[in-house]
Amino acid sequence: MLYPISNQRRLIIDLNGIWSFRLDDGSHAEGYADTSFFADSVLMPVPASYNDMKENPEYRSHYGWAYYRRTFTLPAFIKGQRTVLRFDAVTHQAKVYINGKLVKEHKGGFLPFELDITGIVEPGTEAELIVAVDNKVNHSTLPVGNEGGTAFFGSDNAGVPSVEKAKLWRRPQNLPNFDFFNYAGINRNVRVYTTPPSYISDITIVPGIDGSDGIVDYSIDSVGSGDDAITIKDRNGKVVASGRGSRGRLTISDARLWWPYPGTPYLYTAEVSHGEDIYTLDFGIRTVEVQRERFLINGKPFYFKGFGKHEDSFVHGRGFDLALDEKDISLIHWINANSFRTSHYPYAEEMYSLCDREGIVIIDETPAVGIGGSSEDPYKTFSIREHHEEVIRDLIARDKNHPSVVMWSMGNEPDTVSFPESAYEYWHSLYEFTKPLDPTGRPVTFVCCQNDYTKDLVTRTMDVVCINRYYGWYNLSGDLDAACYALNEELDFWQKQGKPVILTEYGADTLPGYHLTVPEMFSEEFQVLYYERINAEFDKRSFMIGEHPWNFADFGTIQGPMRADGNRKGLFTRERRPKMVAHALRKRWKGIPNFGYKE
Ligand code: E8X
Repeated sequence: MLYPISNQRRLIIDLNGIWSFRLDDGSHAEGYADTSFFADSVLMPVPASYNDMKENPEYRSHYGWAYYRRTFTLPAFIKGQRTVLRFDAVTHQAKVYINGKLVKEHKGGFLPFELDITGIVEPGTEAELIVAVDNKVNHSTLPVGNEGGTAFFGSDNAGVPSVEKAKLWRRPQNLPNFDFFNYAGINRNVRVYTTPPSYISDITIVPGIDGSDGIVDYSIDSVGSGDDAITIKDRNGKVVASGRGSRGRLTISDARLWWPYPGTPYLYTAEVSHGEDIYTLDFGIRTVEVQRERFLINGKPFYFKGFGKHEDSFVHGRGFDLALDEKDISLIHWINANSFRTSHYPYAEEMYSLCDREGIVIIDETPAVGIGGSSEDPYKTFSIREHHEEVIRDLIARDKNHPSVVMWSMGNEPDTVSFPESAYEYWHSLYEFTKPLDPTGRPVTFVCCQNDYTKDLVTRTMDVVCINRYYGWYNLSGDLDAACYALNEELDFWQKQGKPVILTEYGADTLPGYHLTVPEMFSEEFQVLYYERINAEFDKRSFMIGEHPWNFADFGTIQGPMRADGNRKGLFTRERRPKMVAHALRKRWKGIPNFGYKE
């Protein structure tokens, strides 16, 4: 799916701004609202999550539908053009009404969807747009919520009203089976864009390297008649290759490759035309390959230095914030990191484009988090498979041309040991489904929760083994000697698997300003010592090809006995201030090159 652009043939009309808003109060059919419903509404910014926007507890505890409304008028001069209404993300489900008519439904809170409104909205005439947004998470959504059970930290102790009974005297609540606040709303940009009647519907670029030359296998998908052509320009605007037809192979002599920062993330621009339509797309010439225990970028063994992140900040919630994204990239450079995982859902498209330009490597993850935590087999009782495949298909369709994306993560911390055969069947078949969807053949993985790795039949079959391990925190708490012992026992197991391994999560909740002479949990000194000790152990293992502390920054969660103002495992505070450990890791990572660290 192409990102909207303005150019000599295409126009963008911005629908961001202040909309009218109301939480559902049960007075309407669920998911339906009409103009009258907004007689008593409040003002709400788009894009943003609605949860932190008002001083009313209902906004954070809301369960179910919320409604947004605005009017807009397309300029009369665009008559004859194709017009498309695009939502970059509405979390988690959306129903779109134009002039009182339901025109689109979409499930999934982190990927774009669009609808052709040519003929539905008359240029020059005002239109009413109502968007119903459902924040419910349950056993049929990704991320997963616990229906009738308990939240991530909840516990139905005897005497505490169970969720079922609680429903008798209060609105039901979301019970997220994941450790991040369930921010909801129109979280990313809303725009109308135009194209000529015959238009380019998709472009696929498959880069390759042949000696000193760059290879570009391209395909142009289009609707309507018109000749296809492609011109490739270098960063100085010089034409370096061109071709005619909807498919073909181009060669760029003495190509400049895309390298992770501090290498040069060189980008070319493809100018594609179909009849009158024109679309320009930046891309990079780089290859990605797993060879035994190595992860190769442009044929060189890459070492991942970075973190799991979140799209999370005070006020915006999970709402798109370009300034914060660029600030985070500045801090990624400052700390001498080179990569991050989009834990635990696809991030805004703009972040991937920034990473293409800034040379930051991305592990791109679906919102499949929370698959487990149930006494029953989730692979038999959760109705998520069809949606999971849809999300993977849409994720790859959206992000396939980004040089910064080097691997797909099908999900985070599913239960793979309570029902090992069922887990193997689900995830191995999903791996087989995913691999062919990416024309450039990127590696595919999923991220494994701390578990009994000897019972886990599926993690070891992934292209790269990605494990979250909290020895010294959630278990052997505070005892770093025991933690290192247990970690080495497990690394002995992975040593035999012949796969590259990334420690995709490890960390310690840390309260900034809490200092001790003798490091103990939650102190800044303990967080520094924790990483020193754990890093020293896997530095001894050549198959460990990456370290991603959890998390880049402190972030919001539901209330719980283990969350003091959210999850505090950040290297930075939620306001992006460095904890002591950020300085320590900056020093460590300055000494670790992007390539050849374990040679
Ligand atoms: C944590 C992280 C959580 O924030 C992340 O979304 C997924 C969790 C650790 C699970 N991984 O709690 O900080 C560790 C379970 C060990 C038994």
